[in-house]
Amino acid sequence: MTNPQPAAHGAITLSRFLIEQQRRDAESCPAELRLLIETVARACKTIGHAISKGALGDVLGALGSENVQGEVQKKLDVIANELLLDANEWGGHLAGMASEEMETIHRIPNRYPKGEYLLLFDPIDGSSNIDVDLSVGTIFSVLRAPEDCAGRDVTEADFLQPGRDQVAAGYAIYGPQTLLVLTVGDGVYEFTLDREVGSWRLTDGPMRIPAGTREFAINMARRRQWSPTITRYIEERIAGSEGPLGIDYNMRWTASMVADIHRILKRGGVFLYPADHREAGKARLRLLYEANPMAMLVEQAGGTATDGRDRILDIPPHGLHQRVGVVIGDVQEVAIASS
Ligand code: AFP
Repeated sequence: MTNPQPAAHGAITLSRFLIEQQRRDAESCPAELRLLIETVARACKTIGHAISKGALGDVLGALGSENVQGEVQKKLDVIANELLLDANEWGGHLAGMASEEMETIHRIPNRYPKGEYLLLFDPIDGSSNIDVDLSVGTIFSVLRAPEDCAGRDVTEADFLQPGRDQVAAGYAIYGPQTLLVLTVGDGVYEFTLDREVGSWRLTDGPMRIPAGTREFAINMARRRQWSPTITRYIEERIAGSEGPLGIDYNMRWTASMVADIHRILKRGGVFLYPADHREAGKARLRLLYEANPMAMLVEQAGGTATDGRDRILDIPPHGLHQRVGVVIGDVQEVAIASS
C-alpha cells in the first residue's frame, strides 16, 4: 500500500498540523505547547470577530486612557487583551503572561493550575489602523518558565529571556482574510480562517522569504532620527535606477508591523524601524512581544533581523517593555542596512 498522500493544503486544520508536528518532533511541539497554541488561536478568532463588527459592535475609538507605553488605548486594545488573558489563564499551560497593554506581568490565579510556559503578546498591533479599517494583528511569543518557577510565583525577571530562547512565535492578521502565521522552531506555516466552519486551515508553508525583492518599508517621517547608514541606505533606494544602485525600488508602509512582516514573508523585502540615533535606547518597537517573535518567524523563513547592528534574538532584555530598533527581512538588504 502506498503511503497516504499528505492532505492538500486547506484540508489540514491547525489541530491536525500541531498533532502531526508533535508526532514528527515531540521536542518542538509537546502536547502542552500544542494546547497553548490552540488556545491562543481560538482567542485570535474571537478578536478577529470583534474587529469585524466595527462600528456595529461598539469596538471602535479610544478609551481616553493611556497604556504603560503612554499611548492612547483603543477600546479594542483592552478588549483583545482581556480576551487573551481570559482564554489562557485557566488552561494549566502557563506560569504567567505579559502584554503591551499591562504595566507588569499577569500571574496565573491560585485557583488554576500553573504550567511551564510564559506567554507574551501585543494584543492589537497597528492600533492606529483600527478606526480606518486597515489591517491590524495580534503578535505572540512563548518562552519556557524557569524550572524553579514551579515552587514560586513568576516574576518579571523570568520573562527577560533572549529571543533565541522562544519555543514558539506567531501572529494573527485581521485583514481581508484572517490569517494565523506560526512557528515552533521547525519552519513557518500560514493558516487561513475558514469562517464558515470556524477552523484554521493550512494554506502555506514552510514559508521562505523570496530573495532579491526590491521593496522597503519605513516611516519616512522619522528621517531625522536615522543614522547616516540608514539615511544612505534609503536615499540610494529612492534614487533607484538614477542612482548608484542602477535599479528601482518600491516602498510600502502600513503602520502595522504584522501587515508589513506578512508581506515580507510572502513576497520578500525589508522592514526598518530604526532606533533614534540621536538618543540611546529611544526606539518605537518593543523587544519582547514585537521584535523577538517577528525575528524568530523571519529567521525561520530564511531571513535575518537586527537592531541595526546586532542580531535581535541575541539581545539580553533588561525590561519588560524595552524598545529596540528593528531591521528585518531579506538577508542581503538587512546586512547592507545594518553595516
Ligand atoms: P500601534 O500598535 O501603537 O499602532 O503601533 C504599531 C507599531 O508598533 C508597529 O506595528 C508599526 O510598524 C509601527 O508601530 C507604526 O509606527 P508609526 O505610527 O510611527 O508609523
